Amino acid sequence: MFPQSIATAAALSVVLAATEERPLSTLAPAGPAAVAIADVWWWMFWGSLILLALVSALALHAMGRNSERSAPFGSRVLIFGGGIALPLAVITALLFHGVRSGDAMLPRDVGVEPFRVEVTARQWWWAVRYPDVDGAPLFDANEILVPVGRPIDFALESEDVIHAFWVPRLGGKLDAIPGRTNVLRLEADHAGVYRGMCAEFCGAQHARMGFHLIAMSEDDLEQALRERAAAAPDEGADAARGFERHCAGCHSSDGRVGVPAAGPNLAAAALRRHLVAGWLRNDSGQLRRWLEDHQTIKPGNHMSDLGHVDPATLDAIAAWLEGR
Ligand code: HEC
Ligand SMILES: [Cu+2]
Repeated sequence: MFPQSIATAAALSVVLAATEERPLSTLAPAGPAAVAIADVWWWMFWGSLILLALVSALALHAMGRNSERSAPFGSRVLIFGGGIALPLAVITALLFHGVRSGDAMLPRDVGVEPFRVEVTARQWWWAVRYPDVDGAPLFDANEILVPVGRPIDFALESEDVIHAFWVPRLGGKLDAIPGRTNVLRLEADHAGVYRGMCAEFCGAQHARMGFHLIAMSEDDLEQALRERAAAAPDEGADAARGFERHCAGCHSSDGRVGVPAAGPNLAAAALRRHLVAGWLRNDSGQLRRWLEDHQTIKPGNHMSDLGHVDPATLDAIAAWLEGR
């Protein structure tokens, strides 16, 4: 038993060391809700190690004991103390902590105006809507800009199946359920890019349904949202006609226009750090590659095949979207 426990502990410490800097690690918390979760994780980790040592010691003791002699302490103490009182105390403490940290992620009135953003999950990407950017809504996708040090309310919805919104470094996850709006409250303590994932199996490309949360100061946020609101590709261009013909049935190319919503809003696609729900880094050529090969990059995704569109037109549309 001991060699196994030691091996497990060693393997665990390797895993833990490796997760510290990982973008999806709950053990690298960057907001109050995540700190509460990481705390309880560590309490449970050390607590279970101590209990394991205790139970192993008792088991060894029992094996080596001469049955003729009486036990060092009564079996009653063991059964009531170790079997009832100890678990009851541990579970009560965990329940208390769990309810409190869960409650902190509810959109309660805390005297500070939260930043609100609406996120609609779809197979297999995230539509983002900021209700008020200079007096009108702004539509975007797969990348969510938020302020640092202020509560953020994510109003979560789904257009098809149940998904779940999860940013491990900022807190717990919450389901996005068709026909409902669930509000999750999180806060980021530091500026930076936080990775998020869909955390509820939702079909073939569930694993490639990520997103990024970018936390910045209020001033930077205001500026970045304005920049996105202004980022509309030039209407007069030839490529605009190609877009109208081949893409506009599913995509909007204007951040102020939320329909059609079958595909991500592409007005600010060039400004996003990633394309395709966090899957492709938005380096030069990736957008073009996606148009050509999207069923290889993300098999089964709901974008129609563009094989019938001639490559020159696709080139032009890609350049047009990239040049905004
Ligand atoms: C039948 C609807 C449909 C058509 C037509 C369509 N798309 Fe898409 N597109 C989608 C969907 C759905 C996604 C999301 C795929 C995913 O991530 O699962 C997408 C994703 C994209 C993305 C990635 C956006 C991001 O930031 O994640 C780009 C870029 C894109 N499409 C460009 C185009 C262009 C350009 C055309 C026309 C030449 C086009 N699409 C035609 C439905 C469509
Ligand atoms: Cu999913």
